[in-house]
Amino acid sequence: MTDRKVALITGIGGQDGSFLAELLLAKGYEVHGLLRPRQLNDPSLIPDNISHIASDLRLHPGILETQTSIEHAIALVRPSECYHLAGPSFVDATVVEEPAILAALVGGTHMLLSAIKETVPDCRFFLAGSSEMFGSVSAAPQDENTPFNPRSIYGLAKLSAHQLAGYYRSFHNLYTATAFLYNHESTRRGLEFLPRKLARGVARIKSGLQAKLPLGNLDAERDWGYAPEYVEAMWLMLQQKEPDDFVIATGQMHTVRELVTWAFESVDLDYAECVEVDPRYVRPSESVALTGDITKISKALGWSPKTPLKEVIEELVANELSTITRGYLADNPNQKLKE
Ligand code: G4F
Repeated sequence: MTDRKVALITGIGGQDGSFLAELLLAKGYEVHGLLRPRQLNDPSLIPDNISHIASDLRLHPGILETQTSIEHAIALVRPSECYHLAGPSFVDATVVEEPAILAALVGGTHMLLSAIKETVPDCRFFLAGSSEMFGSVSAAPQDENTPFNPRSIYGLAKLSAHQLAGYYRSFHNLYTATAFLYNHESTRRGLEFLPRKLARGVARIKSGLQAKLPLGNLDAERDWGYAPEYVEAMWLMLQQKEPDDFVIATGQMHTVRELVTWAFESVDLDYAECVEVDPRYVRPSESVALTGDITKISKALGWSPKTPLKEVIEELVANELSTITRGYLADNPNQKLKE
């Protein structure tokens, strides 16, 4: 690897991309990111997550479904490290969305890898994989040797992308590394995901803006971590002598109900009076709990999660409350929100 530290991040405007961009800037990298052309043509469409660092970034148009666009971006940037984070990330997709998921996750990964092979074969490539690749597992926790058995098109597409990365590692000698990422959250997470949806709902109920919060299966279990810590693990993965794949998780299981309880308790409300189970949000295929075994990453990279999940959830609720308060007071400078 050369000493020139130039990173290219796909999905730079998302939760992980923005935290990673901040981390790499702080480490002295030249940080490039790909955005949709229309986002670059209109400054108001620069994602909020990176608006505060946009002047320090080098942003380029890039369409992950278009080979020439990706080849052009790789040739222009000539990255020493490429972090491929872009693509759909919501698991509960409809049949209509499936072709787009496959095109973005499988086709996009292939285009990046083939362009890297042709133009910058020393570039190290990180792939954001997912616990959904393990899918319907027979045992918990899962580690790097757990057989894959995806139960969603999303998990299947991520698995194909991972296998492409493995192929380019084995047969074209590229440095590729896949992280099997378990759920990780922050205030920058999309509102369609449970923790942000929950936090927004709690804040709105507390503020008198809505009465009930419709949710899915409260007994579903997940291994939830804190996103800023996960991007540190991503960076560490590309600093190793040999490429390797790692589970990034906390190793701790929690139920949706626990998160719901903490979130409502943080504003002195009883969730039983506010939450209603809505069948639209109940997923059919969630029989086995996904939780990661982080023995390998802890030993090899010295990485471990730090922030307790309860603190993460409380931060999310506090952030939503402050957003509502700021918006309300801007519209009604002489009034107070409901206590
Ligand atoms: O927040 P979620 O939608 O995340 P999900 O489906 O676990 O996926 C996330 O983590 C994966 C890695 O583990 C990533 F691959 C993926 O890209 C994404 O980042 O749902 C979390 C849990 C599920 O068990 C779901 O059934 O919450 C449960 N849940 C219960 N009620 C709900 C709701 N999820 C959502 N989104 N909305 C609900 O009302």
